[in-house]
Amino acid sequence: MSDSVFIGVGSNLNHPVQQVLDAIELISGLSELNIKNESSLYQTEPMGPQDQPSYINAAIEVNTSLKPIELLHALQTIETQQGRTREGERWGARTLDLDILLFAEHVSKDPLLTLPHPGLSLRSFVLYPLYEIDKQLNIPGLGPIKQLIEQLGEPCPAMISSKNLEKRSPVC
Ligand code: A4P
Ligand code: MG
Repeated sequence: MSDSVFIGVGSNLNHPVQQVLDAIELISGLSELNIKNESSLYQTEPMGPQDQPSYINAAIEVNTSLKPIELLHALQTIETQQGRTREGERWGARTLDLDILLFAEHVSKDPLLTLPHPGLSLRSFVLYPLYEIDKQLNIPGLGPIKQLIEQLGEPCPAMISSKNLEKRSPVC
């Protein structure tokens, strides 16, 4: 179990909180992977079309010996298991979205797997959960997480569950 990897979890359809919790459970059951940290759950305004429900977002940190592409395929299988379909408009509503936000120090512009995730620095629903998990996180090619949050200048989304928070310094 070597590489430290951060995964973004999002849902805004069919009981989003449960979708996110179920996805984390399924990820924890993958072989060659251990969950190290889970953020709180955040309720976030939709990015993209506005005529869709708000999202539940979270981030998790895992250790894995899977290769990046193997992890992507495993996460896509979980998306499909949880009813994810890929028709419809870009950035439209979905039961589950699993994005690889960071994979150790990997940097790649390959559209099949771009690392770090291309939207990372522009999304408060990604930056705040990451910051909650690791305040010292340095994003390859982009810089310290705290600096990215300051540059984006968006408020912290509403935190709706905070199971590990007592062990951490405040996020928002
Ligand atoms: N892909 C490339 N890099 C990655 C990566 N680092 N992680 C490729 C995961 N996938 C990556 O993804 C399209 C393709 O991206 C994949 O086939 C993979 O090879 P997809 O999951 O099929 O489609 P998508 O998720 O709709 O596309 P996209 O453009 O990646 O959307 P995002 O960026 O995932 O955004 N609003 C809020 N508040 N919260 C959200 O979580 N999410 C979205 C979707 C829209 N609005 C949101 C949220
Ligand atoms: Mg996605």
